[in-house]
Amino acid sequence: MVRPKEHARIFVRSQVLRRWLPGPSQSWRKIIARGGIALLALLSLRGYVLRNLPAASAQQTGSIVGVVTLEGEPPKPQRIEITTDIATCGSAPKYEEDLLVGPNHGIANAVVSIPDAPSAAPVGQAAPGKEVQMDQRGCRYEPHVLAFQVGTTVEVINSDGTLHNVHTHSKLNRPLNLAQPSFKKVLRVKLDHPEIVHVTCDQHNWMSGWWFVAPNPYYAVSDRAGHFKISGVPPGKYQLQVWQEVLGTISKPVTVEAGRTTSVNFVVNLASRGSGERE
Ligand SMILES: [Cu+2]
Repeated sequence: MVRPKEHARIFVRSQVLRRWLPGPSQSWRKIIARGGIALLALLSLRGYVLRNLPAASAQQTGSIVGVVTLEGEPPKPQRIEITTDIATCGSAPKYEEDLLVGPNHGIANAVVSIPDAPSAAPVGQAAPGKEVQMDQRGCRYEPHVLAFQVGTTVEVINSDGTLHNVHTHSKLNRPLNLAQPSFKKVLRVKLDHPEIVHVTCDQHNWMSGWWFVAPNPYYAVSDRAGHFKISGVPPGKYQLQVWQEVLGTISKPVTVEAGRTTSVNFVVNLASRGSGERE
């Protein structure tokens, strides 16, 4: 025998089923509409989950911080003699930028990277495709060293009212030798292979810059004090590499752990072109 309470429960259940299952009174159009609403709800839930993934991802990855310093006395910056386009290029004294040493012997413009890390960008990090800029201003390159992931487009800007010539020295990427008159404000170039590319100008022989085309998103350029930070690195054991145009390349092992920051310092010197201890 069915008790009144149980009877009521069965009645409610049958009413719910009648509303959602096809019955003689319901047309298929209604059913399809309800299915559509359910699908939309599922899709927005999926969107919400995906939008909130980067926060979780930060806990699944680690960071590397450190400083690149020069051992020994830093050399004095050499002044450049401006011989052409003096009105545009010679308004302020110019010095060589190949080895900039700041306070506490920190080295600027050293590129720290992890060539053997996975090439895919983690969730929440910029994938290749976003443009980066190198400006020609006062007949020098800004920045002096530009690092970016392979597949990225470089916008070479001419902010000077004079002719520059973008000359790249590369083996894996197609070498460029492009005149850029003052009216051609932007040249766009895509780099398809990881490589360190020297950039010079045939009009102004002192102009020198570098493109560091990284194979993955795990790189950083040291600041004026030599500091760097690489975030969002998948946990693992890697070789951490530092490159500087005068001092060359050295690397040392690093272990990255999820949710942790690993400290790695590089001490380099002009005599041995890189020797140092992990701290
Ligand atoms: Cu130039």
